[in-house]
Amino acid sequence: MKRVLSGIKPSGELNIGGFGGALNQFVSMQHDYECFYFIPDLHAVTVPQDPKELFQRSKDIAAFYIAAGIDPNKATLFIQSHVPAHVELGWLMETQAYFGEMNRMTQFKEKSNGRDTVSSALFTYPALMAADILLYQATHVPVGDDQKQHLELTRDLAERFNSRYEVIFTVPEPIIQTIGSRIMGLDDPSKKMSKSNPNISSYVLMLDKPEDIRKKISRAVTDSEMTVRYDWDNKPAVSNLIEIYSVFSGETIEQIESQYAGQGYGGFKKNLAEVIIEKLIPIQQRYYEIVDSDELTLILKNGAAKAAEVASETLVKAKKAMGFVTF
Ligand code: AQP
Repeated sequence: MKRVLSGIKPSGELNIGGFGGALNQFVSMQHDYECFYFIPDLHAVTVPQDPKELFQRSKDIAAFYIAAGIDPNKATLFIQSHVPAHVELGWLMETQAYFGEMNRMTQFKEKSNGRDTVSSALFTYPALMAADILLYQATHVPVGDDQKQHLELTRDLAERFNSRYEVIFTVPEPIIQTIGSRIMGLDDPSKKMSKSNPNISSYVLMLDKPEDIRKKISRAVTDSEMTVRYDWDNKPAVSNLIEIYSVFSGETIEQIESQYAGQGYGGFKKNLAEVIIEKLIPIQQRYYEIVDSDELTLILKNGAAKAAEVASETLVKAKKAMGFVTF
């Protein structure tokens, strides 16, 4: 059985970048894979988090998983910190990772750039990410553009461990999504749409109201050419909007280009906002129903129990292979 592990960090309010690059894909993958979807709260704290916000965002991500259409009877949903094996294997993975290879991770360079104080966990977190994946013997991991390097490290660590000790870990393959793998900021198409961007016009939040979505899309940067054409090299801002349109409408890039051929950006942007709103409204309704419910608590408790069973089996095997005394 093909198995997938993935998650969305509760490091801010979820926006349509995380939806296009992850959540939307999670929903469709549950039909073809055995899925483990988690909430990587331990990753969120690699940068400072307000405790109240971390608490709320973690529940939010869980609620969005359900609201977007993930079936908890099919996929296992859990919070990372509820399964202690992650931290334990994370440490063991740190012992396998070389300082030099961790030092080459471009995301650390980007995320630490300009900060006065940087936690050492931000530097070592790719080892924890490797543990997340390897604990579940995931055969496949969906990766957005910025996570490719970390998955490569996971594969290297799995292979290194397997050849140094004993073959314990499945070496995971990436699933590279073509459309939606890198949704850029509405204010600047050279920067990924990110939860932690302080500019609220750079993203559409999953919980934004229709009037705010219309406003943000109408103000999104474009260019002076006035043709709806998909061409990342010459028209990145418009290509980004076309890609968002495609994610939310399910239409292909070609269909969108031909639908708006010979028209300016006005009608295109207006319809884009409506396409987003149409998709988000039922998700928002379900989110509000479930976010503070006992149903969600139960889903996460059951998910953690199931995840812990799978994870501890792998952890024990890895520890035995390394020579730890286990009973
Ligand atoms: N803008 C995006 N376009 C495409 N994919 C995206 N993802 C996130 N933003 C975009 C993908 O979603 C998955 C979960 O990401 P994450 O939330 O765990 O981490 P992140 O990529 O660091 O997200 P942010 O929004 O940029 O958060 P901050 O600002 O807190 O670091 C990943 O597969 C990611 O690629």
